Amino acid sequence: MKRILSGMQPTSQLHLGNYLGALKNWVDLQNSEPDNQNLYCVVDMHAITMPYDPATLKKATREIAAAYIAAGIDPDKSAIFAQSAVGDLHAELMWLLATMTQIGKLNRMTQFKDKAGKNAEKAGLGLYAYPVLMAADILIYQATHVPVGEDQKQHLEITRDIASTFNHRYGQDFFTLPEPMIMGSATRVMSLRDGTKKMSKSAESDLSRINLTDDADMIMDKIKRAKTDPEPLPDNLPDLEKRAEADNLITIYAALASTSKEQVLAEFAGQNFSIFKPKLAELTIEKIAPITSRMRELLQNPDEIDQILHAGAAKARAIAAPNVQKVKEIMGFWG
Ligand code: AQP
Repeated sequence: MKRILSGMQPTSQLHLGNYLGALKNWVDLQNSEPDNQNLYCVVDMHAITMPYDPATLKKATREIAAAYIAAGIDPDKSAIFAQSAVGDLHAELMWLLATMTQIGKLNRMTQFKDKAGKNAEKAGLGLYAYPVLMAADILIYQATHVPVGEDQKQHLEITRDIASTFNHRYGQDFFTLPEPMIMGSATRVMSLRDGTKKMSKSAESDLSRINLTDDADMIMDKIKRAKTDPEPLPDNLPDLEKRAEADNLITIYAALASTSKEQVLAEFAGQNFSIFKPKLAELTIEKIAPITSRMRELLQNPDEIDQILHAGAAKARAIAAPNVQKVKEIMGFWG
C-alpha cells in the first residue's frame, strides 16, 4: 500500500499550474489506486513564511480545502486537513529534523533564492527553514509517495536526505524515504505573460495565470492576451520546444485533454494562434467551470468544510503522534 501525502499553500487562489501539476494528479491517483492511503494537507504554516493577511488566512484555508473537494478529492477516501491543526507535531518534528539539516544544503534551495530575492539578508528564518518543515510534513506520516509539480523536486530531495541522515545517525531504518511523483504532461505550467517563468499565485500580474475561480469571460480574455510569437504552430516537438510560449499553451491543452503534445500538434500544426487560442480557452472553460461552481457551492457552507477539516485532522494526528513519539524515543529523550 502506498501512503500518499501532498499539500498546497493557502497563499491565494489556486491556478491552472497548481491544478495540472498537482491537484488533477491527486484525483487521478485517488481514483485509479483505491488501496492507497491519501493525506491532503492545506499547508497554512508554510503560507505565513511570506507577508500575509491574518484576517484572510482562515478563509483562504477553507477555499483551498473547497478546491480539493471540488476537483474530486473525496473526504471519505482521502484525509483533508489543515497543517496547523496538527501543527504542534509538525513543528516539533521540524525542530528535531533541523538538528540534522545542513545549512549548505538549505543555501542551495532555489525556492528560497526566488522568494527572498535580492533581500535575502532580511528574509525570515521561516522562509529559509521552509524545506525542513516540508520534510517534517512528509516524514511525520511516513509517506511513501508525494505527488508534486516539478518545482518541488528539490524539496523532496532534501527530505530524502534528512530522512537518510536520521536513519544513519541513529542506526535505525526508521524513516521511509519518500518518492516524488511528478505526473502528467504539465509538470511545470508557465506564466501566460512569460514562457520562461513558472505560473505562480504570487506573480504580480493576474493576466499571467488562470485562477480556478476565473469565469468564462476572464479565461477567454487571458488566453487571447497570452504572449505568443507570430509563427504558426509547428508539426514537431523539437521545433515547438524552441518556442517557450507556444510550448506552454500546447502543454496546457494536452494536459487538459489528457492527451500528448504530439497529438495536439497533429491536430493544430500549421494553424495560427488566432485559431488555436479560442479552442484552448473553450477547453479550459469546459474543465475549470464545474470545479469553480462546485467550489462556490461548498463555500456557501463553511461549517461543512470545517467538519471535513476536523475529521481529516483527527485521522492525520492518529498517524503522526506515534511517529513523533518514536522519533523522540530513538533520539533518547526522557519520557
Ligand atoms: N506552475 C506550476 N506548474 C506545475 N505545478 C505547479 N505547482 C505550483 N505551481 C506550479 C504545484 O502546486 C503544488 C502546490 O504549490 P504551493 O501551493 O505549495 O505553492 P508553490 O509551489 O509555491 O506555487 P505558487 O503558485 O508559485 O505559489 P506562491 O506564489 O504562493 O509561492 C505543488 O505541488 C507545486 O509543485
